[in-house]
Amino acid sequence: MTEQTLFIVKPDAVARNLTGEIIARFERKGFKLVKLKLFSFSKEQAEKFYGVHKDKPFFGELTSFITSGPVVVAIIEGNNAIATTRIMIGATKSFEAAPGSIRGDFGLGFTDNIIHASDSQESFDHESRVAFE
Ligand code: FUP
Repeated sequence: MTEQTLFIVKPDAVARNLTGEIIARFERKGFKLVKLKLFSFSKEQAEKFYGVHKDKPFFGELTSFITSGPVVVAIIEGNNAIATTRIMIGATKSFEAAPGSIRGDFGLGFTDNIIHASDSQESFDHESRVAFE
């Protein structure tokens, strides 16, 4: 089923000039780019974006990391986009993510884990609204 999802190339990956390589993986997989922009999250926008985590102990670390530098946000479209993209990004802890996944191939961090992707239709609706507002 054709659907859309959102991913964010996080500040660590943008700083390491990995943006093109990461976007290319999704293009080669068969997804179409629908929206793409380079921008920096404001604190307010980051807190809204990650609102689901606001009561977690790592909320401060997470929002300060995502506002630490420019990010690239994309909306892509294709078959089974949400679940397939989650498989492509790999496990949250980059140091445990499988080789072949984006986190597995490019990072070692946990908070600084290269990429974010929506994990449900509900997350996509919320995140795309906040990131493109
Ligand atoms: P994911 O969906 O794989 O990005 O992971 P989660 O929704 O579980 O977590 C959201 C982000 O919070 C992750 F990218 C990493 C970060 N995080 C921490 O920094 N510390 C934690 O203890 C848990 C998550």
